[in-house]
Amino acid sequence: MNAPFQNSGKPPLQVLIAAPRGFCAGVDRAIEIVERALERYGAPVYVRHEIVHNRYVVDELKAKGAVFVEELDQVPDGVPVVFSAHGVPKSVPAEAENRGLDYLDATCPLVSKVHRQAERQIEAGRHIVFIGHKGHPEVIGTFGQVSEGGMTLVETLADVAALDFPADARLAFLTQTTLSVDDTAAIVAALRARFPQIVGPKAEDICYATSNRQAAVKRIAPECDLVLVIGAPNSSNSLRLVEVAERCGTEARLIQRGSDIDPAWLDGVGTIGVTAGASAPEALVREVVDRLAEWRAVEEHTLVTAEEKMIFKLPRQLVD
Ligand code: 0O3
Ligand code: SF4
Repeated sequence: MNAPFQNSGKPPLQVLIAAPRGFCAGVDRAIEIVERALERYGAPVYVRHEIVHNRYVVDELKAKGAVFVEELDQVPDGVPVVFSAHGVPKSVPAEAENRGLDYLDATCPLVSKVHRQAERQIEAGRHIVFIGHKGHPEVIGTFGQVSEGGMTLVETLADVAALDFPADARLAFLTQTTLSVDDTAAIVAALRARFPQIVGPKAEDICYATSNRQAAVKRIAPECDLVLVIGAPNSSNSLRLVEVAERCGTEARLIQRGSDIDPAWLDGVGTIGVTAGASAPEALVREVVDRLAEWRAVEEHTLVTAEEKMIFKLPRQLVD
């Protein structure tokens, strides 16, 4: 329900809501893994890293008994531990097994697929050029699937230009799942131009949810004076949505929730776009629209650019 507003005499604020937006199948699955683990084992259940990059998701799970830590050595013996949706280096499950910990892997199956491709390319004797963002947990997890020195990170076209492999080197490329579709296409084209023999996945490994959310923003942004992206500052896929809107020539802001909105942002704004990253709950979208309705009458329009039906299976241990 939109909150009542004082009649400002202004025409209603047009709110264009992107679809798809918000939770993807990998995030749904990861959250369900923690919830089911809490039901099955009882609290506390430890989670290594934020299960997904969203404070509200994390806080809700904390309230149910989840405990979030960054490293396995912070997990006491004898308690179950869940690995986050972003994936972990091979050393992490190995250490858990060593310690006899019960662990559940909430790595998104689409991230795991990239892990398996990395192993396969190394087995085939190729060096991997990995396109991703330095320091991101997914990148750390994927690098940790192969021996040190087996992979080189590139983030930009300048990084590609600086690679010093011989032109005939046996190379493969792989990508993080939450990158900018357009930037990655340019980086892949540059890699193929420099190393024509490089092999890679048919489509880059940017996942369906990332691509769909970026396409949905491209649909609304040109019609908006401002786009609000709901997501956390450490959420790669959410940050990419801000960039996509800006590249359409529209001002865009990353917000974590309704209370982050400054009413001054609405000055001169007739149409505002709203979307949410893959880790942002739909309740926050409602909260944002309701907050806008505190200052102006709003007319909501949802613009659908794709239907999503993806569902991922839960780990065997959690299925009765
Ligand atoms: O990878 P990213 O920072 O976008 O992660 P989020 O915000 O938690 O979103 C879910 C995506 C994911 C787990 C990895 O693909
Ligand atoms: Fe999986 Fe894509 Fe969601 Fe990441 S954004 S969790 S890869 S579906």
